[in-house]
Amino acid sequence: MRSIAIVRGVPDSFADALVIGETPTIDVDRAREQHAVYTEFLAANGYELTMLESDEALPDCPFVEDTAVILDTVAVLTRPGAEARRGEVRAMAGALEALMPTRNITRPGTLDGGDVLRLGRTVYVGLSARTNRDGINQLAGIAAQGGLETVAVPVGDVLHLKSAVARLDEETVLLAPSCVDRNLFSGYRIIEKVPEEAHLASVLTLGNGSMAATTTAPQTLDRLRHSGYDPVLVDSSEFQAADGGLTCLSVLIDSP
Ligand code: CIR
Repeated sequence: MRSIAIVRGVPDSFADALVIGETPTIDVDRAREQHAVYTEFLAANGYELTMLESDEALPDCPFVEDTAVILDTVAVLTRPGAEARRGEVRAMAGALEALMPTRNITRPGTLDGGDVLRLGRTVYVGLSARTNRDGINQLAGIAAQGGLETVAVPVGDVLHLKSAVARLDEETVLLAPSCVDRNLFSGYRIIEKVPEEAHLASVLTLGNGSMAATTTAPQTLDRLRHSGYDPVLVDSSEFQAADGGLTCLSVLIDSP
């Protein structure tokens, strides 16, 4: 099987996407242009793209990451913490059921894929405003069947775990200490985000090691470059305005 990336188009209603803080002005046309650059980055790195149709009734639907978690050979369909986003799972279910066995997170569990960070044989799951204990326990049960360990990580001052901690490679993470306890990741080499860029620095590392980084965090980018990384710059300002990082726009199924 080739590596597959599932993405979803940007509806006009994306201007009304959920946000934690003050309502931003989102330029939907610009978001579409940025989305196209993002999908080109995936295609250039060998991913076959599955583009789900956007849905005007689901303003946050481009943030597909929150609707599914791939655990090697099984796909877990989530139950997003924001009720307004639960309808997004249906289209993802349709795409994934054609590819692999699926499992579901069920009530009262809530889980957003943005809270799930896979590092080696460990699945770190953010205990956040969107993901609750029951959701983590359900995911841990499914992960254990595949021989994976699950570690819950309290997350503060940010929407999802993956906005606070990102995988750079098998040994290294990019981490915002103001959002998670860095001691939980003491087994990894940690590159810290520059504090004032904690909410802006976002990276996406692909299965082949290629990396994309946001353009909005130049000081953290310098740190990455000094540490030997050479990310492709991807402008995702309109998605960041809606609290989304770079990982959130795709569900990646890497070929074994
Ligand atoms: C939300 O509030 O759910 C969306 N506006 C942002 C979701 C971003 N998801 C992610 O980073 N995984």
